[in-house]
Amino acid sequence: TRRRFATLAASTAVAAALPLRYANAAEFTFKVGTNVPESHPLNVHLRKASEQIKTETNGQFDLQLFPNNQLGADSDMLSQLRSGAMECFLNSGVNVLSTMIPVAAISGVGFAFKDYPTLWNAMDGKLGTYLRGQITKGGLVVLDKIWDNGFRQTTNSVRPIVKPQDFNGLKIRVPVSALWLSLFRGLGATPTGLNFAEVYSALQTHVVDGQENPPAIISAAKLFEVQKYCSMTNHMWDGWWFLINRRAWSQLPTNLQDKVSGILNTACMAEREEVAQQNNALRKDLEAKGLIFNDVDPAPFRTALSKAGFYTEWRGKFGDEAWNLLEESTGKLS
Ligand code: X2X
Repeated sequence: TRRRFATLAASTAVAAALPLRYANAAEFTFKVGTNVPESHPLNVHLRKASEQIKTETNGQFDLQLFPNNQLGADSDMLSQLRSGAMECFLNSGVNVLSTMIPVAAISGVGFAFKDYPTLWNAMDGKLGTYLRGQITKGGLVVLDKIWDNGFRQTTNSVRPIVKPQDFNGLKIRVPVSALWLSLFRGLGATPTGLNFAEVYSALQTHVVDGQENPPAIISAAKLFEVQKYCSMTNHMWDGWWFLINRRAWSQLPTNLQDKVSGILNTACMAEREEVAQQNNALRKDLEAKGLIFNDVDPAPFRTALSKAGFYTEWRGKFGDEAWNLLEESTGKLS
């Protein structure tokens, strides 16, 4: 929200006499919402960036963080972002954003990225540029760097997932997303689309048997309290785009846009490091909390997906241009 300059001269004179660091209310206040708990590195680094922005803009820009679905679940936050009720929202292109921009889900194709170098090469390279172009065409502003969520693992309360058949009959929560549902149907599970805000209680009440997320989320959201097994399926990678309401962003002078986006993109690089580190290191910690881990050979899972027609179906849906960009990084998938 923009404040008028009418009282600028007067308030500057007053501010000079005050001991407070930022005597003037911010000229721009943007709300930013996320779907994971406060302690997750996504929020830790957004909070740091928000402090840095306040300092470096002398209090002109105030980025207020609302973690853990405080402003609503993902579906609500996306509506609020579009209406301008909130200015910023971090969402995966594979999550509810894909209901608005279907091709954004392409980064979630099963078993596409074998490691981080392959992944960042795509998302910081041509594929990412293409996807941001599509998101921009859809009417949103999106920052250059995508924030890391991580490679996803499968937890459940029934049995370890060792081979594809172990998915049979298992009720797995996935985000509200056609690609995610298709992926888990292809693997033989019975997926249900739910916002992350509902996951803990859905697991606790056995509405679903399991869910899939990286260790950093399993830990931050305490999913180990309501799950028994964690199988290292590495079935896909996921991250969050920093999305901004276009009207709100266009109110900022260009130099302020550059300052804010620069600080956020730099914070994103630090977040990526910490997420990767946590996703590696947390296994021991989660084992100590009672979660039983097993490693998984991805080959038969990928074959099951192929046989189910997953790659052919999604190549057709995303179109050759996007698919070829994906395969430029990953190698042949379909
Ligand atoms: O909803 C999820 O599972 C989460 C938090 O990983 C995403 O945002 C995709």
